[in-house]
Amino acid sequence: MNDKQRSILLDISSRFSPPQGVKLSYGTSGFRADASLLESAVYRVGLLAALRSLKTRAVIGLMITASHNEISDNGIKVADPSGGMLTQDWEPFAESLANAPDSYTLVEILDDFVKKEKIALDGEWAAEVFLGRDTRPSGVSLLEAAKQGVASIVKANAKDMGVLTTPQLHWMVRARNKGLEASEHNYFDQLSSSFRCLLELIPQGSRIVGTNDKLIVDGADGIGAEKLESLKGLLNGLCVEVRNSGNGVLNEGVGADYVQKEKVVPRGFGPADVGIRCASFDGDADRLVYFLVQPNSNKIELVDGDKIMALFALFLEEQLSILNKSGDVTVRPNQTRLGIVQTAYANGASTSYLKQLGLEVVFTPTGVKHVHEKAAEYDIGIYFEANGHGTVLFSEAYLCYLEDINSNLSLTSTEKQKAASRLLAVSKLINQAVGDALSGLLLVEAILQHLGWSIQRWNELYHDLPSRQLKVKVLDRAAVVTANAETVVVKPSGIQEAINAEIAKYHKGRCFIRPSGTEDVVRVYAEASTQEAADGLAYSVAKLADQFLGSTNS
Ligand code: G16
Repeated sequence: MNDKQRSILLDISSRFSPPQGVKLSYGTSGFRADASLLESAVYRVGLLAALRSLKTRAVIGLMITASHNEISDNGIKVADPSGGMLTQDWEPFAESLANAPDSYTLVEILDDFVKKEKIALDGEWAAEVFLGRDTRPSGVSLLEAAKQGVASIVKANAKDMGVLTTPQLHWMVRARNKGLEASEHNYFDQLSSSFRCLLELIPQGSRIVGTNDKLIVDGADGIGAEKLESLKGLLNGLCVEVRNSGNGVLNEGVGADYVQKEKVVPRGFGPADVGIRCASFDGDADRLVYFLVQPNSNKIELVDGDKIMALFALFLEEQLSILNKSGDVTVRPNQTRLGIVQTAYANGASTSYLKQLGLEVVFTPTGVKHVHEKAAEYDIGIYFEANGHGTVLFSEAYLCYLEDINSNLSLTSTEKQKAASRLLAVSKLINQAVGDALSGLLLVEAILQHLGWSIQRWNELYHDLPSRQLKVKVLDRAAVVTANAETVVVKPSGIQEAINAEIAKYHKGRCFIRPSGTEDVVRVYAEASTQEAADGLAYSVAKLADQFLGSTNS
């Protein structure tokens, strides 16, 4: 690092002192904490993004959001050149930057890393970082900190892409690195045209009619509501009403996380909505769940990420079976590798259902960074977390195969070409960079119309086992270390045996605990044959977490 670069870094970084006594960890998807603690971390992630861009010679994205967390929190996520999450190899570097006690230590850490990674700070290539933020008020000053971070690296430029959903920013990074246009207009255009294409390919006589045509979306009082309003104007064949568009408090009693965890109606919904198809986004619109308001109660029938996955799997399987029908000469052997990726939170009934369809189901730890990486190993990989994070990935080789079929005039069956066209349209509609509530919603809607299904019919695919999720505030959540895709606790010792003893008391009991990567809590998930039993198991294991880890209430 030359003297000019060093002095710029020392000067600007001294304006962003880290808060005393706070240790930040790079969690499930970046740094997340009360917004007042984050300015210096965001500045430093700006530095990291510039270096990552120099190293990869590609555009990197920085998204300022705390997604489903309460409005007083904020956070920062990094999008790698593919549009996916920051490579996990760089997470320790991110943590040491964020926790460096002063500017001199910070510059030392940077200098060592630049040497180790052989990053050319004054080469030909200039770094480019796309910045986005959600609607949180604290995002305005944090965005400035990120800009300053990028600007502290001499050969780096930041481009403010505006107030966006998280998946939009990831999409833009991916598009730009593929040499494509990457504006919001291009994003909307791709989504609306591929949606239209799927509707045009619907077999005649499938469309659902009547009240079921209407869809009501809870926008979590976040950015997704505004973007859906804009997208709506470009869509024919979909009747959408958007609620919770920003007049209430972000994520408070609204949104996908609330709906999925509490299983009650979000603010703004009520008895008049019984029987109507409803959906919820989270604060930055990277999660999607559907639900039905129950008559005479504030309860909902939840149609979660697992069921969205089941719907997608059914539709894709249908197209693959058309493609794989014998008779025509296809350009490739018909063994498509379709993979399903779930986490321990997947309801046991969903896993049984998918396996019974003959699908390959694999598990990873929680977090888009894990499920996405696994899904990318297949020709078509579908991942969904029960909380509504998910997408469908197509390998480049498989897309070429589909293009070949599509343009192969010697094929006797146009059905085959239609199936290939549908799969190609899905690959353009569904975000290839990350889970995206807007594109996921359009794919769900297109598939329901294709099958001629109501939400009630969809929900009947299988019946969830009763489950309960709880949060436990403990002294140090990092004391919990898990293994086997988070199904077993290896530290503190003895707790897993105690959990096993509780599980053994319940018919069809299943339970695990894990430290959250986005909130300062340990999460408990329990499943059993009745709701009472699932509740009992969750509460008794939460008590164990208290005993072994020390409650903050004691
Ligand atoms: C983030 C991740 C998700 C993960 C969720 C919960 O979601 O992107 O993959 O499922 O956190 O994580 P945890 O249980 O570790 O708190 P979001 O929507 O908050 O960005």
